[in-house]
Amino acid sequence: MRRVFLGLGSNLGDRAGHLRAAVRALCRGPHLGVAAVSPVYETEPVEVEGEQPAYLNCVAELRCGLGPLELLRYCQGVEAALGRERKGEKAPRTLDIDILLFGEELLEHPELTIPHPGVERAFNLRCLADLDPGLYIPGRGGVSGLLAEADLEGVRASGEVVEPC
Ligand code: PH2
Ligand code: MG
Ligand code: MG
Repeated sequence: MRRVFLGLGSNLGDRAGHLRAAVRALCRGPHLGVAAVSPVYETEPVEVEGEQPAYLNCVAELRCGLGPLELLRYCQGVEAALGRERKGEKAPRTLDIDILLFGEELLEHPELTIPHPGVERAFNLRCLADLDPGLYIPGRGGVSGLLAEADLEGVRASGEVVEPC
């Protein structure tokens, strides 16, 4: 079983509802268990073109018996089931699931880069450090040190709670 961290984001429709539905679907997944979910933050969109609604973001910590590409396929199925339309890489979306960390693996595959290229976005560092301040991000460093250097303006506690299962 690998220790995996997934970044969850939504900026369309019932944002908190989509995050909760995603965690429920991950709990039902084959060889998957959700060990913990970070607090949920409301975050200003980063690296997008034009105006977009604010995101809700959180990170789920999993125990995972699937391989990285099997997990990617499962996550894509959950995104599709929750109404995601693939309108563009950074278009607003009902649900985005990113594999941030997969154990201590480094992976370069045409469909999947691990750690996720966005792992050092401030909201991801905030959520990862909430789950485990001692976490090491392969190739990057300790999460607490990275968070200390991050710009957390635009990352606000949302008050929403997503329960693990
Ligand atoms: N995801 C993106 C692009 N920009 N900004 C925020 N705040 N949260 C996201 O999850 C996010 C984003 C592409 O997946
Ligand atoms: Mg993303
Ligand atoms: Mg994604």
